[in-house]
Amino acid sequence: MSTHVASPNKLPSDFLWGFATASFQIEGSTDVDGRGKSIWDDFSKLPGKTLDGRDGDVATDSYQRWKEDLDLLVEYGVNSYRFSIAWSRIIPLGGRNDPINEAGIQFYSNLIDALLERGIVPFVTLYHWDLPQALYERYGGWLSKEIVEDYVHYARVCFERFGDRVKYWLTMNEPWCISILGHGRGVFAPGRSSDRMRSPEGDSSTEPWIAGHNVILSHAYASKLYREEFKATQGGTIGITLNGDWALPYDDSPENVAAAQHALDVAIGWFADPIYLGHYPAYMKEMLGDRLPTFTPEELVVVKGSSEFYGMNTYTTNLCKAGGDDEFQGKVEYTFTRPDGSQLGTQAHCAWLQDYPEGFRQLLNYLWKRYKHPIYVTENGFAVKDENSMAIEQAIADHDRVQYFKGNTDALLAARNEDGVDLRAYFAWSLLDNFEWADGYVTRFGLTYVDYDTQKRYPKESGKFVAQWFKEHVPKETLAQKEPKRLEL
Ligand code: PNW
Repeated sequence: MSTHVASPNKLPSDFLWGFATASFQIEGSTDVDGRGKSIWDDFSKLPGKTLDGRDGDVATDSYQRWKEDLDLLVEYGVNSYRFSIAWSRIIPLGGRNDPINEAGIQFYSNLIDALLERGIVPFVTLYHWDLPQALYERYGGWLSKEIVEDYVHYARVCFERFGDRVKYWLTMNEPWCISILGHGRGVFAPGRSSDRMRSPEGDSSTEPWIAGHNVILSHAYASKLYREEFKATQGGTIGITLNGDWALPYDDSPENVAAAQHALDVAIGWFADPIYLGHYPAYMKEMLGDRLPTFTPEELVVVKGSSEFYGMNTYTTNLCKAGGDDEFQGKVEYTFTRPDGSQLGTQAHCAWLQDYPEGFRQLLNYLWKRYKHPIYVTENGFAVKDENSMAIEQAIADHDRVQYFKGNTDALLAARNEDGVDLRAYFAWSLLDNFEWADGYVTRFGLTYVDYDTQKRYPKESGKFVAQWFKEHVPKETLAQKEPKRLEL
């Protein structure tokens, strides 16, 4: 039972809530104002890489329509907005000796100012997958340790230019996806894989683990920089956001109980254990042997404790069966079908997602107990089946998505107020339908519908539901909310 809550049915007035987006998924205008290419520019144009063969050149046109997007945020009444900065708009060629692009800085600077003017707290991701293409060409991007210094330099520029106004920093979005989907399965940029039908180069047995290792180091050194040189004067907080879904044993056999833990070790522990506990999970060392890179003692000092909070992206729950040889999920098979043949929850448009709010609550408890850091839920969302083939009026009546958010907001409240989990933020994915990576525009995660012919935005029932729910559960602060707050940490 928690002791720090006045009303069991409310969240505190400084609880941050809103919607999340990512630069490449919404901005478009990929060759405007000096932006350099990112690895997603070319990758999304290769035949067969996206479901509908479409790319991110226009997306939701938010580089042009950002004021309209802000109107939407105001309409929903959010107190925070999570977005990401495109590295290649800030430093088009990406590297520490490459020129800085003032036009790119101006864009985000204007966005940040406009958010603050509206009383909306900017929650900023430094890296949401759009690596400058030049760095991939120079040394293989995340596969080389070279990237650590380049990333830290990029982070420094952002702290220097935006840190007077940005108090919440996320270094990386979802290292598991960067490593496994980009360098193991090859379904995301840069598309590396051992499967020669899919990729001309790559080694799925080693590269994902190397990429992940360099992501951790880059995060850790950027965090060190912030805390040593900026935090005292700017007063913000910095952390990483990890994806990870709850894992339930398929049945109560010992091997499946172990399998559920193995799934968590690889999906979450791979990153969270070194960052919060100071070592890779034993199971990963056992599974990978010397294919798992090691940290030097000096690096480990920097890695351990490098995230001031737990940034959590979560979507679903998997039933776990021991077996198979898929190292990317810890040699565990995932299913949504219970032993009795029933389904865990409502199926989303994408195969990997079913609605299961109990799992959300259990995962929150697991992360809080294991890592003992305040949790910011930085993504949570649902893609309605076949939404893309519906008429707009039908799509905006998104019943399954409303159900999903009903379940998960109740779970959030229970986890905080009944279980005592230190929860401080919740962002629904996503403000808008947008470029859903390998799914192109086929899969829609928006709480606002986007008509891609006109770029007109239509709030969905789910968007209205989430707005109403938080309005009822987060008491409005009056004056303080308008000022970017100095954090007591
Ligand atoms: C996250 N999976 O990606 C990303 O942070 C978002 O950019 C994305 O749009 C959103 O979730 C919805 O997909 C994921 O295969 C991509 O388990 C794939 C998986 C999970 C998360």
